Amino acid sequence: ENSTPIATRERTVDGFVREFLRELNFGQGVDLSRASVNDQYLAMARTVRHYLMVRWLETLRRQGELQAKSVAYLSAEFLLGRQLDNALLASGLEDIVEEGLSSLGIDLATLRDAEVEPGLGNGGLGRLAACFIDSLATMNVPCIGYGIRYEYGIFQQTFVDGWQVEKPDDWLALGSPWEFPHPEAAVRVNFGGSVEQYQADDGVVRRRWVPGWSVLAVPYNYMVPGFENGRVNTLRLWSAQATHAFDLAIFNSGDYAEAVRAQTFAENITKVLYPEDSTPQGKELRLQQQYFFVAASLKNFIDEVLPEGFDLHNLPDRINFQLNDTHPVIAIPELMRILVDEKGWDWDDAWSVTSKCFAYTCHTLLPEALEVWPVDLLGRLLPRHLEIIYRINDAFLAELRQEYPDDELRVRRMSIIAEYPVRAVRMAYLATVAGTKVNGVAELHSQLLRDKVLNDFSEYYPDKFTNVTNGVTPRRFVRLANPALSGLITEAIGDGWVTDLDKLSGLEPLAEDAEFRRRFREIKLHNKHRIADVLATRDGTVVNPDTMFDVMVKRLHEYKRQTLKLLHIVSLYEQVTSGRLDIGSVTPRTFAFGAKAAPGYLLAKQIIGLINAVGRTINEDPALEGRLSVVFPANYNVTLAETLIPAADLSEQISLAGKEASGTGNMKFMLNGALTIGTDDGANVEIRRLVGDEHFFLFGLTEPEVEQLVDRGYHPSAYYETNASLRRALDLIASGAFSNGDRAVFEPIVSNLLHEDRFLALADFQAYIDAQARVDAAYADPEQWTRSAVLNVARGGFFSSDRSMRDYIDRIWHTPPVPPA
Ligand code: 26Q
Repeated sequence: ENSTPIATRERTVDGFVREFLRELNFGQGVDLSRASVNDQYLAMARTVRHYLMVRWLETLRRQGELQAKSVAYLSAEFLLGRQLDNALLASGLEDIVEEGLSSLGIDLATLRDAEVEPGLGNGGLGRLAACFIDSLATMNVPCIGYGIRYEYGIFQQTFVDGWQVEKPDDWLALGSPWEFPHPEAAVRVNFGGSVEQYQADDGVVRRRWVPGWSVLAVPYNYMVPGFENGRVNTLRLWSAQATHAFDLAIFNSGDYAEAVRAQTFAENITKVLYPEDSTPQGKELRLQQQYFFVAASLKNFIDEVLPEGFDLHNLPDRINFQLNDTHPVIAIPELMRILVDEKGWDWDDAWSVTSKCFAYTCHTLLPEALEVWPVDLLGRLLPRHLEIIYRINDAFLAELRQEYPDDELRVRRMSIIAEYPVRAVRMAYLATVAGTKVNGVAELHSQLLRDKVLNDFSEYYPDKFTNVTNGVTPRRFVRLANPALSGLITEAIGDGWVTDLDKLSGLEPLAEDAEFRRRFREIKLHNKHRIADVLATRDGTVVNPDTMFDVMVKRLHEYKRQTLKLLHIVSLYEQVTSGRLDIGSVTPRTFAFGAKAAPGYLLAKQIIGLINAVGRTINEDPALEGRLSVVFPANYNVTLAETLIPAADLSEQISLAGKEASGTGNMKFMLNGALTIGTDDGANVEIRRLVGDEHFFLFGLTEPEVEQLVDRGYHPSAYYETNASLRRALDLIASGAFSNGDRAVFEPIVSNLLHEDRFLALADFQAYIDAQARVDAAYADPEQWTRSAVLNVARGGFFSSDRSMRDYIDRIWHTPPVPPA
């Protein structure tokens, strides 16, 4: 057929070498002898991309033909991580490429390391989106990811004297070989202005938006290759560009500089990722980002993805818009606006379609993290959308008054519009009213959503609420991140586990196999050496692979309780240096931290300062004989996670019960053979249930106990008064021992813990210390420890994001996989 493109690239070493050199010469314009590592990397990336291209075009063609039901995953963040390795794995080119490059005297590892990861997300939520689109592609489910192409991703973290200093993440500077810009397909996105009444052709009086300004949204397409299945889905990220239309007048008036300024204003919209991942500030630019990508995505889907002449009454049969948290929720009034204002539909028809197209995933339990937009701001930026939201709310409140005629208090509680402290739109409520389903991200979290955060709604809409426990992609976080373990697993049970992670259960009997355990330990040690090499090269840091690797990596947040971990470390140090504990009896440990703090979150930044200060003191103190050390590599990101997690013995998941929605790092550790020390929180609950109590170090208050304690009045100072080792640890920090005697430096942390301690670190201190003693005892028996580690892997199959996707499909989307042609 005519439209069938270009021949498949020859999948041989020679074929690859030819393609690679061609890219180097004709794409980069250099010959091999003069090519920089970056030239080679870019040529390499483009070569691999070419191998995937036929499959991509074929996937798109088939989708156009079949018009199967799709998922549109709307997310303000996609934390993709490096692309090269994943593309090589998915396309099955690893061996050919390795051999081809080495025949040219090039080391594949060097090229891998030249890639700057696209950090277009903050943490868990953004990485989850990346795992999900990987799984959907691998499972042959039609999906488009829609998001934002930030020019600057999550900031680069540096430490200056141990304090976090942020640098812009200029990830595009050296080229961006994985994206396909389509400026010709740009769509206009409007903002501001007013709403007017007018008489339509049919004589009906209608309302319409008269925007005040607009920008262009330029799509950049990324390949999302499935694992060895020939499918390549699409991720479409939008970039803002000035339209020129409005500044022409200024231009003509002769104010050239002003005209150019207007452009940079428009282009600010996708300039930078907001680095806060909770307690969002109601920043206008953030709302602009949200509407910008959502409006462009809906328009793109309706005008370009759907076939010409598609009857939008059938939209719910063709698409599920999955809302990744409330960030894209403005899509709901946008679809209403399109149907009512642009297509001229009746309100009720439009609502009937709109209320079948969206589903909402909630990722938090912290009340302060729930997004609300003040109506004055929203009305200024999106006046017609505000009207539509009011009308949705009016209808909803009328419905509620029918159901609860004598309970006006409840009706007001459930209003989409909050009246206090300012009149504002509660985006989670809007999503719940309009969505077909609302899901939490782990069993406990979904239960708490039903029982607390959205309790009124779960009573009113009992069938809307469901759970889908998060998962992680085994391709990136086991197969690629841990090649040694992957080899051992494949040797034992074959390679089917990569796409069917439940097969890991086949490893269970091998927990009893001494030779298998020996090799498992050998691999863990190898992975420790691997991270030690990376840290030595990166930072000049020395870590001892012959120690227990105790790892806590995640965003810095009070509720995650990095300070609790720190109190454990300081307490050990205090006991040793005061002579109450013999260093010879202490299990040698390397404590590893990785954490970025939101730049405006001052207490979090102080905690980073304290971790580094404690680390410096401990690492330099000869009294510890090198048996305890702290490493805190700056700029923890997906790339670093991929070498750090496989080296871990102990996974720290110590959030206050009821605060961590799920966690996904916990799953990555489990699948790489670390044991968890953790609270009864988020997905830890499910991890422990699956692996069994004997192989998990549980500690701390449960969620109901937390609630009780807080209701009765929590007094952290009482724990300080009554627990001597806690007191000594806190006193040591307060004394200036880690700040050259300056007591003022860490005073805010100490006094926060003593007088506020919102997340009950002091209440859980002793339980945590006791659990760490159990860890030491278990670690002292390497055979038993390894048994547990093997069982963690064998029982971790549930945490594949493939399983999460099956759950979304069964419970929410009802989108059958589309088998390859
Ligand atoms: C919102 C408005 C304005 C500015 C920023 C934000 C914003 C950005 C990112 C709010 C929240 C986030 C990210 C939240 C997040 O990552 N949550 C985590 O999601 C994971 C995946 O479900 C869970 O495993 C974690 O428990 C949860 O904390």
